[in-house]
Order: sequence, then C-alpha cells, then structure tokens
Amino acid sequence: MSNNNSYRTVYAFAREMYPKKKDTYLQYGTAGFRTKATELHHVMYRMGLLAVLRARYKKGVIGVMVTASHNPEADNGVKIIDPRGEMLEEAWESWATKFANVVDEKLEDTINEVIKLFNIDNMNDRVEIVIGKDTRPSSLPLAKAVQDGVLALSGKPIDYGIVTTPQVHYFVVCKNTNRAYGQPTEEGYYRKLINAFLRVRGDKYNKGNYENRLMYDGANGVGAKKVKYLREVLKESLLVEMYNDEIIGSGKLNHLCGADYVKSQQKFPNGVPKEKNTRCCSVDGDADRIVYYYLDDNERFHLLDGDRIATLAASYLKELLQKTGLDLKIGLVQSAYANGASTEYISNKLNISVSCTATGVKHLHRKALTYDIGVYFEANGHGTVVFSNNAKQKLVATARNNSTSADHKEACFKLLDVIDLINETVGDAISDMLLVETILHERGWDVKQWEECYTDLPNKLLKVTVKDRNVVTTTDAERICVTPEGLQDEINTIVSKYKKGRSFVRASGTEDIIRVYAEAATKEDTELLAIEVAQKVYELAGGIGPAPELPN
Ligand code: G16
Repeated sequence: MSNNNSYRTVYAFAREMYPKKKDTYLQYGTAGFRTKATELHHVMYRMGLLAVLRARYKKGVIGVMVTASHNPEADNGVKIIDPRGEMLEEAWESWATKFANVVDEKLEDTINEVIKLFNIDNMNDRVEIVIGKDTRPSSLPLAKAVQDGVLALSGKPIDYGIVTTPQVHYFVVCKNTNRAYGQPTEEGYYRKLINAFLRVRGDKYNKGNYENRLMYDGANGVGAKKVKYLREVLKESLLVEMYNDEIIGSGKLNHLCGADYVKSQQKFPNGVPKEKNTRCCSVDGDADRIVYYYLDDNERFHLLDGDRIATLAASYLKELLQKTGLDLKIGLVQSAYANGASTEYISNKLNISVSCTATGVKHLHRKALTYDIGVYFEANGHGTVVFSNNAKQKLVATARNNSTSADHKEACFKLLDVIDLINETVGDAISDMLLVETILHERGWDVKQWEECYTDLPNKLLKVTVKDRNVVTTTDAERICVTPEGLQDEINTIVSKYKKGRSFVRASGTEDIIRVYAEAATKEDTELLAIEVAQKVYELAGGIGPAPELPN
C-alpha cells in the first residue's frame, strides 16, 4: 500500500468493474443497504473498502454479510458486523451511506477523509474481513465485489461461502476473542450449540405433552441448507421435518413462506402439510428470525411470534436463575411492535423489567446489554439473549465452589449450558429454535400450553407505498409520528374509537414502504383500525398506487 494516501487501484477498480450509476442514491437502513440486486454492485465493492477501514480503526475483524434476508429473491443487501458481533456502529452508518453514494472520482478522497478523521495510522495492516452470503443467485457476484473492495485496500477477505447471517456474527466474535467464544468454523458453531442442547435434553426425548417432532419451513433459503446438517447430528433427540428446502435459484425464496410471510400475513405457509395440532416453525431468508405456529382442530391458525419466544425464554431463565441462588438483574427488551398483552404479561405476571426501543436489533441488543441477563426479541421473531461477563463469572465461580449446595450447583451448570446453546451475538433462528425446544421439553409442554400463558390482542400489519418514505418521521421509540404534520393527531382520533386500540406508523428501513401496525380488542376492530390508519398515511404521506380499502 502506498504511503502517500493515493489509492489508485481503488479508483481504477471502481471505474472498470463497479462503476456507480449516476442517478442512484441509497441509504444505510435498519440492517444495512437493501434494494434490487442489480443496483448493488458498486455498493458491495465500496462496503469492502469501508470494512477494511473499519477493521483497521477498530484493530479487529469485521464481518460482511451479503443478504436481503426477508425481502424477495430479486432484492439483495449487505449487513456490516462490528468486532463484538454487533451491527455496524451508528456513527459509521452515515459513512457507509456516503461511501455508497459518492461519484467514482471522489472515492479516494472519501477514503482519505475517513483515515484523517479517525486517525487511522495502520493502513498497512492486513486486516481480516469475514464474508458470508445467502442463497440468492445474485449473492455470488455481489460477494465477489465485496472481496474486490477488501483486496483493493490490501485487506484479507475470508470467504465463508453460503452461511446464515448469525453464523457470520458468530465467526467474527470467535476470531476477535481469540476463539474464547468458540471455533470460527461452521463445525465449531454446530458443535457448540448441539453439544449444549444434547447435554440439557438428556436421553429422554419426549416428556409430558412435549413431543420431539417439529415441522420446519426453511423459506427455500440458507436456513433450509443449514438445518439439513443439523438434523443429521440431532438424530432422534429432535426430529426436524424439513419443508421449503428448494435452495438456489428456484425463485421461491421467502415466496408465500418463511418467517416474515407467516408473521405479517398471519397465515400458514405454502409447502408445509396442514397437520392439526402440530408444532411448526418458519425461518427467514438469512435465518436470523424464527416464528412458531400451529393449526387447531378447526384448522384455525395460531401464531407464536417473537413476543412469545421472549416471554418463554425470560420466564424460564428467571426460574433457573432463582434456582442458582444468585442475585443477577434480568430484563426484557421489545420494540413498539410487541403485542400489548405480552408487555402486560411480562410486567405484571412475570415481574420482569421491560423496555421498548426503536425497531432494529441493533437498538434492542444495546439495551439488553444493560442487564446481567438481557432477553430481547422483536415481534417478527428476531432476537436472542445476552449475558454479562459478571453473570458468567459468578455462575462459573458458584458452580466450582465446594461450599455451594448441590441444587445451586446443578442450576449453575445448567444455566451455563443454556448460555452455550444461545448465539449471543445476534438473533439466530437455529439457536432460538433449539432454545424453544429445550424449554418446552423441560416443561413437558405442547404448543397449546405455551400459547395459554397469555392471550394476544388481535393485531395487524399493513404496508403503504408512498412516493418518498422519508416524509414519515417518528419519535418515542417510533410510537409517535412527527411528520407529516397532523398525521399523529389523525391517528389519535382514529385510535380513540376502538377499545384497547393502539396504532403507529413508521418508514421501513428495509423496504420502500410505510409500515402500519394496529391492535384492538377484537379482530374486526383491528382490521378496521389498520385500514383507517393506512388510508390516512396514504392521504397525508403521498401514497401511490391503489389506496387501502375498507373490507366490504
Ligand atoms: C431487519 C432488522 C430487524 C427489523 C427488520 C424489519 O431484519 O434486522 O431488526 O425488524 O429488518 O425492519 P423494517 O421494519 O425497518 O423494514 P431482517 O431479518 O430483514 O434482516
């Protein structure tokens, strides 16, 4: 690398291989960049460059995941992962946006700006960038563009091929902790999770009403590919029946299936047999979200989403913690999409502290780190549990202390196993599935008993397409709409007509739309409330295409 801060190769590559189209402007959103795959080649190249700068600045390994997660197959995107496994720090998101949008001729200047601003004096360090990609056909060339960006600044790309997003988070943390978190390989990832799962499960696979059989919707994506391997290792301990496993290039990724479809449509996915009273789960296109569901005797659909997983995990961990005799702070973090009934159940029945942040696991994760045991889940099924170093050290010390009672010791060892079964770095569909199965198994519960903990308020999610989604801005963890002026007043008036009504709107950070959330005492009221609010959004925020219509 030259010392005069002149990055000729960077520009030459950009101009020849990944030129930026003149008229595109892209913004780093809820989880990175996301748009049509054809628009992203220059962005990927530039994120390779940015990842190298970030790695040199942080003096650690950075991850780059090429995926558009829950979006349609024709979209793609990129998520940047910081050294501690967290999403890219917000202060650097604006740099990512700047990198994505400057003209090719200004690329070198922008690199120099970052070097100067952050005082990066180790531009010759051969930093490692971990790269993963999902099963989209477009991911292969886009991941190659990331690699070229990394190479253009003399970084070292480590290509993990097709992996889940949470696996990339895991590899990054393993590398940055010198393997203390685990081995930075796929085998290391599976071994850590599965060994812990098998230890906690023991050799009795069915217990009470719990049956060790699960129908699994792989969304025709990487979540299907990875669970095939997992199934072989789990053997009889958990019988995962795989559906929607057409992986590369079938055009079926997330189509009428997968966690986002099931959650937002509140419907049984295509491709999974409609078997009554059977526990089913769906993951999304990069396997960082999971939701559960079942059909009752009347073929009525019942959803157990991220709120249910959060409450199940938090109540279990609280009980286990009590058995250890340790005094540790446990808390639960949700977003505004959490069902009101779940929040009430957590505060009033579980007596666990609960807080609300803006959408995006980066926000929930940060808040969860303020607890010794921080459980966080978005209602869409994205979440995990994080444990403080204080909690881990106390658990290890108590488990090893000869004067600890046998009961306390056993609980400490079990909690340590449960920690190993959880991917703490980010929401992980596979690890979350193993956690849910562990808890249900231990309690001897079937899916109905899990659902009986509390009754969800009927709720509805709608999307409104507008000319410019940035016209909708919000405050108070996205619960209050600031602009367009007057929209919040209109929402308040509409909501006041409905018993137990609640509704909010916000611009999606992953799709070009405004999201509308509504809940109310009855299903009929919820439908009406959602449509009324959506109509106001359409009217005041510049809706395009067909206007939302009230049902007949
Ligand atoms: C990403 C984020 C999630 C967020 C979701 C939807 O998930 O990681 O935290 O809930 O987008 O965000 P929005 O409502 O802004 O579109 P994924 O699974 O798509 O990467």
